[in-house]
Amino acid sequence: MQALEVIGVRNCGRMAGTTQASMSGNTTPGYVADITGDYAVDLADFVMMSSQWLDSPGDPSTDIAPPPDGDGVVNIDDLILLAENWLWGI
Ligand SMILES: [Ca+2]
Repeated sequence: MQALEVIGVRNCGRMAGTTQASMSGNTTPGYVADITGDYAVDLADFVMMSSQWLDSPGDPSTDIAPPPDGDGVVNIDDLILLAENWLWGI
């Protein structure tokens, strides 16, 4: 816990001790990272993003950042948003 506080990640408030606690800075709804549309953000979404990495978005698009419509390229910003919502819906 102290190590996380040193790097700026807090796990406090009403969500303390839950997996959502560390997501307090993310205000984007988790479903935007559900690329495959199966109501879960998981390895399938990551694999889809990997197939479009550093390229223009495919179908379905993994260009999810910046919200709401992306910026025309699948890059680290999209991966960060995916990671912030990792395991959403599971
Ligand atoms: Ca993007």
